[in-house]
Amino acid sequence: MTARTFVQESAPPLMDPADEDLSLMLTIRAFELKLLELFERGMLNGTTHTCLGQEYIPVAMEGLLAPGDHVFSNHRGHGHYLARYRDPEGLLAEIMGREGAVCGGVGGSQHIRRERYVSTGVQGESLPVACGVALHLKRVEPGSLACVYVGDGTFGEGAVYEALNLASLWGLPLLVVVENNGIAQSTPTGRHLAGGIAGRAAAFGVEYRFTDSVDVAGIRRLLAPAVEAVRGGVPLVVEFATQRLGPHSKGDDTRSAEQVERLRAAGWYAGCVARDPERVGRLEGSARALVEAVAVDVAGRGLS
Ligand SMILES: Cc1ncc(C[n+]2csc(CCOP(=O)(O)OP(=O)(O)O)c2C)c(N)n1
Ligand SMILES: [Mg+2]
Repeated sequence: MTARTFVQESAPPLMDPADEDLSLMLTIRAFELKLLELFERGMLNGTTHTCLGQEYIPVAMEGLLAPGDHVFSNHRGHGHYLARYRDPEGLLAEIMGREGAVCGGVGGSQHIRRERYVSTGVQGESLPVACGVALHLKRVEPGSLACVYVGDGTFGEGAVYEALNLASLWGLPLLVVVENNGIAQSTPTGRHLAGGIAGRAAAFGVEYRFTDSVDVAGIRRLLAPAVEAVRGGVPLVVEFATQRLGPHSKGDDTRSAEQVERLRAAGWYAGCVARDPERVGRLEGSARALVEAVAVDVAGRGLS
């Protein structure tokens, strides 16, 4: 089989997201901020990993996915779930172990299963499983795909390469979304990733796209043809250069405040506020009010 070419390109600079997309990004952000607050107040147990800074990625990707597609999420998965289901109530109830929990309260923050959506806190395990699902889809439901979200650190797991190998050989409808936030727990990407993600995809003859854009519509335009090709059995790795603005989980950020501030200033939220503070303020007010009402409601419920 001949190696497929890979293209590295960037989407156009930040544009104004549609109200619906911006509201969803702000709802995810409000949800994550509320979780950190609930932890501070001693109202949550265990741990959690917020996707602050990365909210636009699942919002952009969901615009390219169909209800029949499978989504495999990870430890940093609240945004993936909320973009798919817009269900802060079921997710918060799950995290708090209250009535109405989407998984009966046994999965918590990292282990959610609903219809064709599943998340796991075990890094890398999703890739081979998604490969199997993609093989099933190719045979039984052609046109559907399996989408896996992984981080840059997780892209070092051996299982990832076994999966890419099979996906390429067998022409599987596998879409791997790499959220490269420049860090894995406390290790900067430059200290754990030799070469690059593009080269690793190329080694298996797998299509590759890169974007450092935070423009949801532009990202969709950039990726739409390649995602369509995935449905026909051309696997794809998409690398997002993104920012983790919160700690790895809670209170465990090893970066300096200045470094995080530089990332924050370059992120989608700061960009949107600078462009149109009035619109962001209005939509953010609604998002925060919604999440606040959900939090009060869920906290008042009995255990699941
Ligand atoms: C198999 C496995 N090894 C280690 C861990 C512990 N762990 C959880 S998240 C994480 C870092 C993941 O980094 P990355 O893939 O870059 O995702 P990010 O947290 O940056 O979103 C590690 C090592 C784990 N959950 N599973
Ligand atoms: Mg990372």
